[in-house]
Amino acid sequence: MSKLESLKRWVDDVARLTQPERVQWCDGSEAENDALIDLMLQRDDLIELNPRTHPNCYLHRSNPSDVARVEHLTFICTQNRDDAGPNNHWMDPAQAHARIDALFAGCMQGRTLYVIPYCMGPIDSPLSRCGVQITDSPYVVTNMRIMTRMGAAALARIEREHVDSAAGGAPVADFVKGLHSTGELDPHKRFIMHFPEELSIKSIGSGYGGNALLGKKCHALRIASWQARSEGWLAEHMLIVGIQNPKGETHYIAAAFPSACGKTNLAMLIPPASYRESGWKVWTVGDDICWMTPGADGRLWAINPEAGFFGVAPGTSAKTNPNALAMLNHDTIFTNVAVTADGDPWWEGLPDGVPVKDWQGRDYVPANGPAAHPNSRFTVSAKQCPSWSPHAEDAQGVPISAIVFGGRREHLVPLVFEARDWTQGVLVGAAMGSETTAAATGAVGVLRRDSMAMKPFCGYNFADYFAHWLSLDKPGARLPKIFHVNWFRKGDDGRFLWPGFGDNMRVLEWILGRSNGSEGAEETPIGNLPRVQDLNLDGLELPRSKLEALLHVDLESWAAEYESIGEYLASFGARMPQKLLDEHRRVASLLAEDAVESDAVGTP
Ligand code: GTP
Ligand code: SPV
Ligand code: MN
Repeated sequence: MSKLESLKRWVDDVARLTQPERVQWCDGSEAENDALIDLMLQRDDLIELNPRTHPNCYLHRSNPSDVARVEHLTFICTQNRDDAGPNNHWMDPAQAHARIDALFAGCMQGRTLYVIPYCMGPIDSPLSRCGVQITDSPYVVTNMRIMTRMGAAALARIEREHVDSAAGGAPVADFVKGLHSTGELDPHKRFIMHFPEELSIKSIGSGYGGNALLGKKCHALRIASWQARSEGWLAEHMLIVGIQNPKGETHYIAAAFPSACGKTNLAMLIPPASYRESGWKVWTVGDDICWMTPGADGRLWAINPEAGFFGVAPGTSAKTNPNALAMLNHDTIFTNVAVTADGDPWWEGLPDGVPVKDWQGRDYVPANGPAAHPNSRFTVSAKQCPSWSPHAEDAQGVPISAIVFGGRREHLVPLVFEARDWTQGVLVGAAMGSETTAAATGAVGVLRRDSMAMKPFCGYNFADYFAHWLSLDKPGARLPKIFHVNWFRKGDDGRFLWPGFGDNMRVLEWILGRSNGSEGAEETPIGNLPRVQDLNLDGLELPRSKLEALLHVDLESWAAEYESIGEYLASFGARMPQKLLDEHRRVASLLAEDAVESDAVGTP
């Protein structure tokens, strides 16, 4: 229990509404976790995996109608509708509370109400923020214990900060309050609601990660992005990776790709043999969320607010992501993967093993679709990652040298290009498009705008968000250069042109080289591209025709793309910053001119 009156009062109020059988304050201890695991094993909420090959690993099979984020049921509830913006679903806060509280009424009868104090970010970092989540799901508690700094230390920080800020005045609720119940797991009684003005979250009807682990998308992105705007920092859907060169210097890159578009993989990349032999190393700082703050030196300093990875299982293999595979053979919770006859976890993309039970626990038959759900996931402590950076928990964060945007684009978008300045970089981020994935319910593979990979996660109006990004460019700022990458361009044969994964290192090297002015490039209206000879292709067997296709900029198609980007920006109306509209017009008119003059550039 806590000595904080306001916290106790909130827990009491919630208990009165939800009527649990008992209330348990979580301390984050191993004993507490063991007891929860035992409870879930008894209830078949968890299945123990092969203890010889996978000690302390468990499988959770979710309700088949509860396997991904639900963007159509996710709301930002602000007094003024325009503050949420056209990029969000909006509901009036009073109406939202009334609707969701009706679902919470009595929903925990016969269940335990768990109180989870947590800290997003290193427990001793001034950049970290705390929250308290209430839930009736033991699965959520065990996942929160891996994904956040959960328990006694977080509660102590909350009590300390709360008392500090309350000195001489009324207590201030400076921690985020999150209320969650799995409810009936009925998609028709499901809502994920955010009240950024109240620093609170209410989520019911789902046990799935992004809907239920409230520290993650709900707090660290939707609520935090709102706070970041008013306080002058950024809360982003980005990985953070450190690249150590043969001289021993490490530079950090933050990269925003939409859900299931390659953040975990890039964050844990193992460079090609030729790079390793000459002394390059890659360090993982974060794989999903990045909080960046301008430091006294004008640079952006970043922390990963999370303590673990909630990663996509399918496609993870010794070939694509050996670091991830190496951390998944002990102390891991798997959700919706398949299992082999030996009780080993299995998913599409693993070269060995034969699935006998699919993600729903049925005998595996190919006619039923993939054995593992396409959005099946693993939850694992970051400390188990072989490439976990020794600086990942530095209280001041790590300095960012380059920001990278990217998405899944079968056509049009080249392997990499560089924005000429911050303003063009913000436009490149705002204009991002990507083909949808299984991380959210709905159609897969449909191209949509996903500005800065934040479409599902920005807690306020995108127009204000772009203005906030632009506002960081001020005297004294030493901002990173901004780039765009695309690992997913396809050739006429329908196959990816670029090998991806470890070979993405070749693109990162060019990016860092550009950031310190040492690599060559060719200027185009959309930004600067490497020529084939500007990339380090040692040991890469890729036909020159593919490389040329990857670096090709078709001006006519890009002119059409910019027309569509213009319509998108216009759809936000009067709040859209003029500076971004002007930048769009500048690039669009360059494209129009050049498209007339020549068919294409970028083909050496
Ligand atoms: P979220 O956790 O949903 O935010 O996703 P993420 O951005 O971390 O995506 P992740 O790294 O888990 O990758 C998702 C899928 O894309 C996996 O199946 C990967 O195997 C695949 N993938 C990742 N990187 C590459 C790449 O460079 N090339 C190709 N072709 N596929 C990739
Ligand atoms: C994503 O969908 O971007 C994820 C998984 O990182 S979840 O936390 O479930 O949103
Ligand atoms: Mn994500």
